[in-house]
Amino acid sequence: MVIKLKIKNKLIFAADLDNLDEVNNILNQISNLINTVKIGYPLVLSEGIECISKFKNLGYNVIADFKVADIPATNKKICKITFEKGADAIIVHGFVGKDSVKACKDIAKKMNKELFLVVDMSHPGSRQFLEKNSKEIAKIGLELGIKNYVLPSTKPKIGLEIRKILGDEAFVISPGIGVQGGEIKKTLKFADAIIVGRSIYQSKDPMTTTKKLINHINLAIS
Ligand code: 3DU
Repeated sequence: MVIKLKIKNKLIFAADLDNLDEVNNILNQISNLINTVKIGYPLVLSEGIECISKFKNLGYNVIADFKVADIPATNKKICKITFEKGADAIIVHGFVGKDSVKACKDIAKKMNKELFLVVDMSHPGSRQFLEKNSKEIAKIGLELGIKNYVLPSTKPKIGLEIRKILGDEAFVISPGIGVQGGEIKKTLKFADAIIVGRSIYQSKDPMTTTKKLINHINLAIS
């Protein structure tokens, strides 16, 4: 597993709120439990791209979940700007094809940043198109020498199949735990870390919930 980001407790917090104060309030409660925050469109479109540097200044690893899916030239610009704004990593779609992914990979390499490739997704609609091509997408990643991947925790069987294709060297993060129905134990058989949003930020007691998640993670890997 080659990754520069060290993800504390194998847990990434998905900060999908549209209000920075609310995110900071949650982070204050769980700051000694996690060190990696995934931000995406809900927060950035509401509060601005400067959220990235704000989290960086607080000491967090920041993964920008922009699911980049455009032509190569535009993909390159999106990645470059996101990295310049301070993100450690960006999440990129694979279904757009090898040239689009390569554009992201090349700029990530040049800027010494991380890229995560989405191979399949967790929601029911992903069966319609994405799932049917997930193995091909994984192969694109391998051909390009990509080390980091996103696989859905709601599909543990597919997760294991794709992990076999990707090999032990790959670093896999997985969303879909909790609200979407994914289970920690099954997920950590193919993933190296999990992504959790609503189960934490909708909880009445985010700290206790996060501690329980970490207990489950530790049990699953013991
Ligand atoms: O379901 P949660 O609230 O724990 O959030 C999961 C996060 O992961 C959320 O940011 C969503 O946009 C992202 N994600 C998936 O849920 C499923 C995928 O296949 C890829 C990303």
